[in-house]
Amino acid sequence: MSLTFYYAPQSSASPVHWTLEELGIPYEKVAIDIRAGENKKPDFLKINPNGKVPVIVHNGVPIFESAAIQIYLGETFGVEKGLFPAPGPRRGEAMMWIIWTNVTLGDAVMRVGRNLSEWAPADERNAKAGERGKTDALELLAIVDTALTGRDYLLGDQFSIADLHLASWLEYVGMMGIDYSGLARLSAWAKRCTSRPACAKAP
Ligand SMILES: N[C@@H](CCC(=O)N[C@@H](CS)C(=O)NCC(=O)O)C(=O)O
Repeated sequence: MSLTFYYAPQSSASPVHWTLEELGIPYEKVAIDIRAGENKKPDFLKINPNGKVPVIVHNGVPIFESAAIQIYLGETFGVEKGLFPAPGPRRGEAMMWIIWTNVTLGDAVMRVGRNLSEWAPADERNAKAGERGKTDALELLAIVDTALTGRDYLLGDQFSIADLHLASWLEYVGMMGIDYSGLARLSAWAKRCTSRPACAKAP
């Protein structure tokens, strides 16, 4: 078995990094300097023509898109480690939260990033659109807060890759100035997830 993980710290690769550490499977790490443009070099584009991290190459097959990688790792290695549900409705729920994070929450958070953050070109920013993104993100996070009523984790009483995926994104949500501290269940759950030792090994 060979598994190579291409990543950059504090990026969309972080949730995948955390999953690999939770799984405790052997893998090789390759840091890609996206500021220096290593992700646009021909060798990297052969692995991911989108020129983005994360990518894993498992037994010679490249897989990009963090949500797809998380589900793939969960199905392939996570079930026996108790980190991903066996086939059935619970697996559907796990996939639902992972995709929801990237697509639905991700859209609102990216609107904040593109319109309010320093790294976005000043002439492409729209403050109103950024503020709308913040409001939408908080409304979406309130849905998670409600879903956590009476349970420690998204799928019930057991931590899973779905939890770590969303909890990892919350780091970015915080960096974007979206203050979710008023959502008590969500805040306590995020702390519970990020205090796991594997999280600290996955910047
Ligand atoms: N939807 C993709 C997003 C990947 C992505 O945007 N990666 C960023 C880092 S957060 C990247 O590699 N950016 C480098 C670039 O676009 O030049 C995923 O979830 O994997």
